[in-house]
Amino acid sequence: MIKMTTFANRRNYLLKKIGPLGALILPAAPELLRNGDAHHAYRQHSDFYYLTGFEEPEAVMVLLPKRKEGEYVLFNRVRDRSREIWDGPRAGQDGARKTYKADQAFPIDELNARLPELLHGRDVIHYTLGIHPAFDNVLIQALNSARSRIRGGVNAPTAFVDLSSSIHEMRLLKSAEEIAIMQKAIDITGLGHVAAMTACKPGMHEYELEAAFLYECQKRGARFCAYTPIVGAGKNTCVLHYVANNAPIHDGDLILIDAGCELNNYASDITRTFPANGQFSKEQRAIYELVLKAQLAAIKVIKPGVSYQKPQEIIVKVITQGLIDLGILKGQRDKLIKDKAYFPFYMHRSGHWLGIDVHDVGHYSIDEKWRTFEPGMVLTVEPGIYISADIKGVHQRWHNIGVRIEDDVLVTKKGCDVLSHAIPKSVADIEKLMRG
Ligand SMILES: [Mn+2]
Repeated sequence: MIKMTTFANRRNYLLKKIGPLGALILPAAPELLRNGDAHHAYRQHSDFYYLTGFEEPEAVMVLLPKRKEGEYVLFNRVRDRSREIWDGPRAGQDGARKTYKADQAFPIDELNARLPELLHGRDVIHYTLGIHPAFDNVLIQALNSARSRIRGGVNAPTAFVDLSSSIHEMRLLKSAEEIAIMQKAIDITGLGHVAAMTACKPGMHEYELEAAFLYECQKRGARFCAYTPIVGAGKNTCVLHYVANNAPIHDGDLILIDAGCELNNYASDITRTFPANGQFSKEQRAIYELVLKAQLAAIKVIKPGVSYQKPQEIIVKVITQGLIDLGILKGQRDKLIKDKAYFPFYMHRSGHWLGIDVHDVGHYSIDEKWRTFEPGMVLTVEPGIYISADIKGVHQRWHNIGVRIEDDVLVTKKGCDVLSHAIPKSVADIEKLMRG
């Protein structure tokens, strides 16, 4: 769990950053209906969680530097005995102050009445428009109300600044406390992948492997996945975001599982590919070894100062050369790379930032140039080759072989650590594990 003092430190950093006349406003995620009157499981907005640690819906955080009644104001739900019988306890305003360290807390129903006054004398509102349209309206009304009192000698804000990039650049660099949680999430996810591999037998359905994965995560307290698990067998390994997970598994199929649990709101994101019957065929093995070679070469170059684009360049090179060596592509390597001949087989990027969101926040380029790695960044490295049967000119012995290998990597001072290194990955380790 992230300590309450950590959330306070993050707020204090922003309070300084936005300047003495700024106001920073962030609403909690709204609850979402799934169907009828049944809700999706509630998940707090990632930025809101990052700055408050508060996980109830119907809340708004307001940061007001140098305000003498207090700089951190939280609007949240009131305690309500009749609602708490149904939904469980609420922090209420006392809890907001005592547990969550708000300087002042008010009932969420008082937001419209109190917000204009909180904006008096402030010059810039730090808020991201367009994400939460209902709240955009609340804020614009508060702004109009503040403007109407200008004749009384109080100034109203004159500018909006998108606050996402300042919060997102903070979130991009992970502290030791965050890395420890992510490591735990990754370790649990690893047990889930191992459980799915050892459970797998031809004749099962994809959802049985999904269930084996979920059981390992949930029984260790990681109740939710960071994203919907992808469990594909045979031709489904070639569908990048396959989530139907309901097809039968045949002898001779490859299985691709891309799944990661979420722990204390931090994501893990791991992909493993393995043979349904425990033994790679000659063709499956050739493609697998090639993807693994590309992944290991890409991981090897990750260190501070290296361009974010470098792993992708290496993957494209290794995969293109490998496809030539296997006779799947024909021609000269650099020409094939220039013509993007690899694209029907490898059509995505090398990975993404990882953190509170699975595709975590933070810019990938700055001033139109790829940014360079810095210690504390966590990213995935996930090359793949997908030989769908409808790619023309490929011998059918390669058909329906989809392989992706994905690990979670922390940039360190001198290089990088593969946080998921313990999860079986070599052909020998996977075959050994599946022999039991
Ligand atoms: Mn990923």
